[in-house]
Amino acid sequence: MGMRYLTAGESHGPQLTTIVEGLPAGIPLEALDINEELARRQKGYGRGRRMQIEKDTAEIVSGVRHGKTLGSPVTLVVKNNDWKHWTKIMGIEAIDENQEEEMKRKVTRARPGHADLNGAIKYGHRDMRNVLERSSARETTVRVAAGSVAKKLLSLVGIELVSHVVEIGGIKANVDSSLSVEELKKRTESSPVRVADPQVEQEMMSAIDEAKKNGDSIGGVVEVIATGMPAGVGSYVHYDRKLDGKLAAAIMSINAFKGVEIGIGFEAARKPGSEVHDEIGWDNERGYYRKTNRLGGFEGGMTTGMPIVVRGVMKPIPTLYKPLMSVDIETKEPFAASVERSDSCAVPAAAVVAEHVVAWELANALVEQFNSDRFDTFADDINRQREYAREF
Ligand code: EPS
Repeated sequence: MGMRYLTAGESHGPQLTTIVEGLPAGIPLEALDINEELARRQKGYGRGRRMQIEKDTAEIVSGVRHGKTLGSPVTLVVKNNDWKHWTKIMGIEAIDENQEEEMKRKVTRARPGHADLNGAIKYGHRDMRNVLERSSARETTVRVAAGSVAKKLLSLVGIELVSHVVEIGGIKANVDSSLSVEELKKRTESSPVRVADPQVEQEMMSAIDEAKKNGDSIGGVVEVIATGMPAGVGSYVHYDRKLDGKLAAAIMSINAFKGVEIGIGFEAARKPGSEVHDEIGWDNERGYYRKTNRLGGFEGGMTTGMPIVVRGVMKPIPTLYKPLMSVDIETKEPFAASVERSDSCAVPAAAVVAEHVVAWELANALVEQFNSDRFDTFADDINRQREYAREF
């Protein structure tokens, strides 16, 4: 059995919740492990005013006792500070449509590119606030919370992750591929746009300023690297257990993501096989290794033991202060789309989200494949796999 998690909560409701199930018992876990990651998600040049209102912290309300997981579901709660301004608009109790205060923020002009219109059609909502409250990227807060537990589990078995921004608004970072994970972490944590190339940092920030000034938004590309995964995790046998496929689905499930690449990705279409595949070597220290890592840590839907490299494309956020034209669903007349408070660029934050959804999939694949009721036997099993693969 693998792990699963559920998230719940509206953007301006009282709280966001996640229930994480299937974790081994005995993982050392404290709120600090989660809160550090939540704080990273809140940062980034180009974020909107909401991030000044919130100081996201998680409360662990089940599944952990005396600092260790119990094997039972772990429930994490993040309260929305903004809720106090929305108690009427987002009230739980029934109202009639004449209650003006409660209906004040009714949305009838769908934003092109957001979930508003299709979500309203799907569930029959005449007030599209019922859609946007849940489709808001605010939900990624608890995805990061769930992922941070997975990330903690991975770090305890020697698997490290780093995420960084490789492109914003068409400006590309030139990142030295020999940088270690530690060095990448150091550089990106101190960068307002989470970029490892100081040459383009300012240019990216100016592009965000420019977009903001024009009431526009810009997107970009993020990359996640994970080191230390043992070889042979995933599957070539089952289409639905191919780990690269799961990573692709996880990245695509992040709000506003429109594409995924693994390793050199789309570039593989333009190169001959001899420049795409990675030659295999063996030495006593590393065991089997690849002389290059163009396939980004995957062959046949399974890990090779090389660093996993996944990139995702985030489109510009669809909420525009200079809105595109849309239609009012009450009158069917053309109107400028609704304007909700938003970010002009959330790519740096999305890198952190991508890191956490990748962490979740990697941890889940390990939990599925190895003995996972107890953390100690889980860790032993993984070390045995590493040793076995080295000598194979
Ligand atoms: C977000 C919180 C949201 C948005 C943003 C992400 O808060 P609010 O709607 O109150 O400003 O800032 O979501 C979007 C831009 C979107 O289009 O979904 C967060 O916590 O990351």
